[in-house]
Amino acid sequence: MSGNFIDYVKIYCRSGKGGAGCMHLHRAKYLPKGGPDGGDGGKGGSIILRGNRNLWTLLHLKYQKHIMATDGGRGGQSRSFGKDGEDRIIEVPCGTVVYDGETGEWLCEVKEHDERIVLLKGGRGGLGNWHFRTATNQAPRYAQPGEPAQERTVIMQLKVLADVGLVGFPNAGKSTLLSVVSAAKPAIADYPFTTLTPQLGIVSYRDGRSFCMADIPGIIEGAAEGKGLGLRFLRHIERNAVLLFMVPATSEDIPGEYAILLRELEKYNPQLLTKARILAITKTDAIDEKELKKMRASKKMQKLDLPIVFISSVAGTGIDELKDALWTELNKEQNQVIEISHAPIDVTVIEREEPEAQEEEEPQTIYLNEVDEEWDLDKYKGIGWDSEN
Ligand SMILES: Nc1nc2c(ncn2[C@@H]2O[C@H](COP(=O)(O)OP(=O)(O)OP(=O)(O)O)[C@@H](O)[C@H]2O)c(=O)[nH]1
Ligand SMILES: [Mg+2]
Repeated sequence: MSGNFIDYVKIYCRSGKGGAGCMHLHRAKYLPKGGPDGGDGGKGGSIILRGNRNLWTLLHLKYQKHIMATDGGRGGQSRSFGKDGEDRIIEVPCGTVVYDGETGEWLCEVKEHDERIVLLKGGRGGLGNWHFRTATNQAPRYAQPGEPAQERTVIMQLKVLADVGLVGFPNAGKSTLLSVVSAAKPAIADYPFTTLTPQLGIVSYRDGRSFCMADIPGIIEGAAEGKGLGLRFLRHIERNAVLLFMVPATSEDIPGEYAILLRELEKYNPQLLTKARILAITKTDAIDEKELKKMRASKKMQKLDLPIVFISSVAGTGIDELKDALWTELNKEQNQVIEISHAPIDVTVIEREEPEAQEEEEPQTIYLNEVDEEWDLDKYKGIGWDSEN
């Protein structure tokens, strides 16, 4: 199961270069000086990302190390155009964020179904010499080269879209809650790190309304430094409107545990702390009534400045109250997630789940990355290149 959830891939992408324009002078019997008739080169293919709501992981891209669009064809004589290169469309799940593979800089994000983003544009085709005929130069012996291709290694990360994210130490009862409020069937067990990959569940609420909940692996103190499963799963709650913190009633120090969780979140992305939070005290069936009452009344708990709900997934208590609290927070205007900023990623940290695959040979052709914004025609005049036509 866990092997099928891929939320990180690194791919080398290259668009197609534009085809060269043709330099050709028309000649025919009795028409020795027919004039220039070199056609334009074709456009290079682009690399395009397209959101697809039917995809849930980046698994289909796991073994794709290179994605390249084809080059545009050369222009021909008799003003014939070169063939356009073919685009390559990369289908990705909604919520895919793309970073530069070398610098870690954020590039773009595909949020919606069918949304298209041109990652690398194909080069424009060069103009044939027919375009350059003038009164004073009736037989131009030059044509434009095609624009070069663009290349880039990109890292794609999936950040799943859910309304509520569950945050807690291992064994806090996160997966158990998800299994009780939704149809999801996450693995539940009495040992830490049962959950290794994020799980989503749809929670049905009253009157046919529903919201989406994401269960992520447990977090421990020092996760930001890589302890446990680290913090990389937190990216799946970056987009949640509400974070549900979960601490078992049996914990020695509930406020302390909550503080550790907050600290780890902050280390990952301080923006996470701007989200609405609710604290669920779980496993209330495991302590007796008196203790529970004491806990509810305790000053330490009241000092925590957030809504607290006491639940037991096993006994089914407090679940409706929890759903009400979540629904209320979800519908507050200020909790709508409109835009989140994606911190650049540290590309020197090799992702645990993606041991660097055997580096394949880089393709031989290297193209310049810079593309002339303005066609400077003068630059190409008189070069006489492309004269083999
Ligand atoms: N008594 C009691 N036990 C519970 C309750 N909820 C969960 N548990 C138990 O707590 C243990 C851990 O539950 P999980 O739901 O797997 O915990 P988790 O937070 O998902 O743990 P990780 O996936 O490891 O992070 C299991 O043995 C559950 O049966 C509850 O409400 N009451
Ligand atoms: Mg779990």
